[in-house]
Amino acid sequence: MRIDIVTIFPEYFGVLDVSLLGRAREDGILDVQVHDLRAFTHDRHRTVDDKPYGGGAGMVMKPEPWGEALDAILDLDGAANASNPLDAILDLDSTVGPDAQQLTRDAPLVIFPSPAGEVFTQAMARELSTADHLVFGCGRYEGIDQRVFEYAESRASVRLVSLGDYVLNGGEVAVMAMIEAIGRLIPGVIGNPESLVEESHEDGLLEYPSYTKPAEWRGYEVPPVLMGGNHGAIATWRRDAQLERTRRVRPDLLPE
Ligand code: JCH
Repeated sequence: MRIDIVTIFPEYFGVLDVSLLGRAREDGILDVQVHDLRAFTHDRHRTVDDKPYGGGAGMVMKPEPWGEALDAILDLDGAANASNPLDAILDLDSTVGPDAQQLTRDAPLVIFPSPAGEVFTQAMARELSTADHLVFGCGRYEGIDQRVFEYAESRASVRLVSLGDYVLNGGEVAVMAMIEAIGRLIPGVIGNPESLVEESHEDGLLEYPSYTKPAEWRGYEVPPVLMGGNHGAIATWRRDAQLERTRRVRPDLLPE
């Protein structure tokens, strides 16, 4: 998967190199490129914002740098899809197997974090983990000139996505969270695929409580059923714990 990120704070994403995703990047499973929006300005002050038409507090991101950034990123996609005369000679498109080169890409998906977007969920993370090209546009100030979304829609699929019903100062934290949620669902990013289907939200319920040694710690004990080796009884206890916890904390997740 290729991920492009456009931001005025490229250094914010440096932590991706040392996170869970660092190895996937080294192994070539994930190709993450961070782009400084100010590189697409042309004035001495590298201006990315201006006053809102109609008045009001704060500043709005100017459309021109966004247009140039999206063009640069999406034109690369076009180049990957353009027919290459060498393909015929090398017969690369008929190469099937683990070493097959992917020369064509699915249409890219451009995602703008926004408090006005659809809410990001595990189901959305699962869906996005199958994409081959995601472009994240990180707004700041009071947001991005509306025409940027319309232009992006003329060139790609576009989604406005909210991390939740609270207001952040910009899209960067939301993008970091989404990349972590999406990245760990890509095969090869974490080692144990079984741990992915069992965990919280994949079955629509909260997770069950976990315990490890020692069996007694500061007077607190591990539920005896977990130490008894009766796998049927353990599965039943865990499902009951999930249901009880979900009913208590997140009743909205349960069917009527
Ligand atoms: C963002 C802002 C006041 C936006 C600028 C770009 C996403 N779930 C979620 N919460 N907040 C965001 C988010 C995403 C992108 C940007 N801001 C700050 C401040 C606004 O309305 C008046 C809108 C916030």
